[in-house]
Amino acid sequence: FGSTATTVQRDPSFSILSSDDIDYFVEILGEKNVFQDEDKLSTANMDWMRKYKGSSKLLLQPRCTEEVSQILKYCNSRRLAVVPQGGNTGLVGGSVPVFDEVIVNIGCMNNIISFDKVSGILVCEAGCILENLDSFLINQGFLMPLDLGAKGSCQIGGNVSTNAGGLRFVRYGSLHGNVLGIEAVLADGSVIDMLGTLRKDNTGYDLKHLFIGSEGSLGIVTKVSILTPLKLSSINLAFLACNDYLSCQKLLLEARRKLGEILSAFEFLDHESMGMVLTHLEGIRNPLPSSMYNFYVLIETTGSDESYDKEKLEAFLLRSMEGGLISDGVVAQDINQASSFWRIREGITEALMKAGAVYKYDLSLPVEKMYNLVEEMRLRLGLSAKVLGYGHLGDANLHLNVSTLQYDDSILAQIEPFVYEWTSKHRGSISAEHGLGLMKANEIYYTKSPETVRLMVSIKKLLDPNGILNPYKVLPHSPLP
Ligand code: FAD
Ligand code: 2HG
Ligand code: ZN
Repeated sequence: FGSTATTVQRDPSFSILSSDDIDYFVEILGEKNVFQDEDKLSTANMDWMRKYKGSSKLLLQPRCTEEVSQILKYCNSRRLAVVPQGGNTGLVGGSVPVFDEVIVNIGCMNNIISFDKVSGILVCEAGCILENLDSFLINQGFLMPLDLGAKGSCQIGGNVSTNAGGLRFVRYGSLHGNVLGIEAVLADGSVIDMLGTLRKDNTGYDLKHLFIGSEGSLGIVTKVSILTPLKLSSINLAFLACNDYLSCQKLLLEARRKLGEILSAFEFLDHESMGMVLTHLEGIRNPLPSSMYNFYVLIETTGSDESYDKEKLEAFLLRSMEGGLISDGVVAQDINQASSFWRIREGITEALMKAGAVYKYDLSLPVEKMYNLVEEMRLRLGLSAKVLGYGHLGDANLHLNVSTLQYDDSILAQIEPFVYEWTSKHRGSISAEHGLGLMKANEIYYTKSPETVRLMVSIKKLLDPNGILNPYKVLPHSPLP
């Protein structure tokens, strides 16, 4: 388990669930949406990695904003702690209870409310699954501005609440830019309608941004309005090999320079990550099998002119080959081949789960320094662990993962706080895109100043004075310095 999970204590100011509470919830939601059975609860109490486990006795599934509002109003008056849950794919222990918090899962709120084909603005309920939204949009000639390996389960409300990044970030940017509006329910049950559909609106503080990335600690997001880009017709994907990390960096610079406006993804994985996927996932083939290279890079282009885009990509690849930046490479010939390439990159997280225990770090670091950390970590851990480096190189976001057969405190002590100190020393972020959750709530000071954290605590107190929303997560448990 992560170091934080073992040290946090239940806040005694929270009430213990009573049978009267259950009666109230049944009254407002109906019996079908109030779950106390072991099966359903054991799934909802455990996170995707099976690393964080709570002991909630109650799962609620509201069907509309009004029900969410009634639930929170009641929980606030009774001082019942709540954990908002979406698809439960989060990787920092934020989406499951730590103790007996009531789980509020909004998966039943999954309607598309409107889509404007001229502006590309989608308005939907927060429980919509990302992949379903993407499929809906593709039929309309558009697509979601974000894409992640968890798309089949994660919900747009969860994405917004974690400010998820993913594979299209390099092209379409952050949800802070794409989300145009939000409806959220505060801890006291008040519904805040910020569900605008305007690109520009400078009427005072733009409060929706507080909810983007606040991991369920300030309110429950119930509706989202999001700007979606057109799906362009010409997509190409190259799977490339580089011999060293310096070549990956130079390739990134060249891709920015030469592919410019059509570049839509730039991802990398190292030799160990490739090995992990080949060993633990079925039906995966290395597209460049003749030799195991040190690094692999996926470059995707998306544009509107098939022959122009192809020509551009081919010229870029040829020059990069001639210049020695690329050692080998292949361009996907059809959609199936492209998805088999993506499967390698997106499958690393799943392969790591199959390999045993995993210690996950999601870091923003200067691209030039990033891989030094992976190498230093390998030296520290020697043969006791596999150290993988991969991620969104185009966004300077490293996923450093340490894989061992079992969890072991002595391994954890060799990784932390070293990894956080290293990141802080290089002025990076200890959470590029996954959030702080329970895992890193106490580590926030490695990236944020005490003054900033103090302001965050004041905002939390203002919006959730009883602290019922996702307690023990995001903000530090230890006293402020
Ligand atoms: P959950 O896991 O259920 O919740 C995450 C957090 O948001 C919790 O703190 C929860 O309390 C809160 N929350 C959920 N819904 C709401 C709501 N409606 N209102 C308020 N709070 C809410 N992340 C990336 O950024 N980029 C990636 O590329 C990426 N790839 C992934 C690949 C895999 C295979 C997996 C398993 C995870 C990946 N993730 C990635 C992490 C995760 O999928 C994202 O953080 C995702 O956005 C979480 O959505 P969810 O619906 O599963 O939320
Ligand atoms: C990805 O980019 C996800 O694949 C998951 O953010 C990263 O498992 C991880 O560490
Ligand atoms: Zn990622």
